[in-house]
Amino acid sequence: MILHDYFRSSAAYRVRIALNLKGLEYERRFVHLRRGEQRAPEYRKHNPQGLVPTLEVDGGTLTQSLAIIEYLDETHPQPPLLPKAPADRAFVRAVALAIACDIHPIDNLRVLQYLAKTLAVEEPKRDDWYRHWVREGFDALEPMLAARATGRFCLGDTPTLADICLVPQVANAKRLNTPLEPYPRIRSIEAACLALPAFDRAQPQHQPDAE
Ligand SMILES: N[C@@H](CCC(=O)N[C@@H](CS)C(=O)NCC(=O)O)C(=O)O
Repeated sequence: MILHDYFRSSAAYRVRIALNLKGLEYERRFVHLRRGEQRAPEYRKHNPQGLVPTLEVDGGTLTQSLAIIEYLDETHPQPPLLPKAPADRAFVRAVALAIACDIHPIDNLRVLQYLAKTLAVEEPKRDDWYRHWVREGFDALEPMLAARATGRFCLGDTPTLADICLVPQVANAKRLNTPLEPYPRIRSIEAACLALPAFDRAQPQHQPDAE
């Protein structure tokens, strides 16, 4: 397996966690997002969207972190990343999608670069934009997670796709100095996850391309 990766990419961070939880070995190809390597024609042959992550596996190429993680879960079922009961699966997916569809894309690098370069929005206002959308998302996630607080993780005592999405989003929130005091449940889930080697080893600062 080859993961096209960038240390600070939260979508790639999700896949790194899933690969670690499954105990899978993989090679890396680093795509330097700040230098725009994701838009190079050579990389777009792997991922026409010009985004990381991309996973080369079983002779094919997979894109979209959630699709990649579900593929890994289907091909390597242990430990499962989704619970068994349909209502629990829906909850886990709802948390994952609230992050992956409703927070992350609005704060993505290309959006921030468009604000900077095309709309001439200055850095303090871009940072406000970033924190605003994280707050909107976390304000909703906190009560959602608190209402189902039956264990250390988003659902119970086993990490799932929801935790895999939450931890990288919290890392991004911290990088932009988003106040996290209003989110005790999110903070305790993050701490529980980072106590696991699979999450810890996937952290941006532990990656070989970290700057
Ligand atoms: N929905 C996609 C999002 C992928 C994505 O946006 N990746 C970011 C890094 S976290 C990226 O490559 N950004 C490059 C850019 O914005 O130019 C997924 O989950 O894989």
